[in-house]
Amino acid sequence: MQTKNRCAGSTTTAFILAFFLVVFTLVTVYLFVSKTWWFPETITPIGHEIDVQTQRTLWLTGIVFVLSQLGLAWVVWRYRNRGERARYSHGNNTLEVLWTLATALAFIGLGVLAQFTWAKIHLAEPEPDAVVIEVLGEQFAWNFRYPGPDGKFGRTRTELINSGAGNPFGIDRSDPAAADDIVVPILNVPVNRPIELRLRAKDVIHSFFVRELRLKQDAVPGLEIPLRFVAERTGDFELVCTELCGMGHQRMRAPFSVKTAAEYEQWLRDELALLQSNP
Ligand SMILES: [Cu+2]
Repeated sequence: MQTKNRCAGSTTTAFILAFFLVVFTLVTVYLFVSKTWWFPETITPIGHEIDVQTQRTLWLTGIVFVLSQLGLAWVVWRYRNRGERARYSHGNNTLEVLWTLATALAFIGLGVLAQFTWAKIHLAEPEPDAVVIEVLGEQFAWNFRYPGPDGKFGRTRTELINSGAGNPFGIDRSDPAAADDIVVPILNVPVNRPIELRLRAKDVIHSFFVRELRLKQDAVPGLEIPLRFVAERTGDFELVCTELCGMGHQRMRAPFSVKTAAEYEQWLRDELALLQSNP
């Protein structure tokens, strides 16, 4: 009588747990397949490659996830307490070697495939006609410097750095090349042109991240790190700091716009006029 009761108890528990696992798996698969919470559309060619790699990874890990969860549900149900004497398994070396090898192959394979895209981003040769923009992260703001019509960044001096006075880069305006350097708190770039950002940090490590570019790169004090991309679509986006950099970290964001060539040139002229009207 007692055995029978224990049996019934185990059946209910096993059913609930197995049922939960199946529902949980189906809901998870649905959320991914329907793209309920998904990345915003990318605006760079390299972004498409990164998305392909992400999809590839998700397919592989997704299949493993579904098989293992359903397998778990089956085991929970199959080996519920049926009042029988328990039997023990002592493992299966062949199976263990096989799934360890399969996992290693999958991870190394994905890693090798991802290297090609990674190399395109980080080992790319600088484009001679790239639009070069300096990016300086500081607690808790982003600053951008454009070289102005002469195409040259002017001299900077550490002792001139004064964010409160609008000179976070420490630009020495007495240098003729520095006279037309434009410093702004927003990042504007022209569409379909190679862009080269030069990332720096003034105080602590910050991190440059724009979702639509699929680029995330630390800005490190003492280093100048290039970040290259081509935006193939105009629009307004947002740059955020993704390195916890202090109490105001969540405020550290800046508007990022991709403009048509004409809009971009006009914006540069407007900024230059503003600079020259109150130097
Ligand atoms: Cu930051």
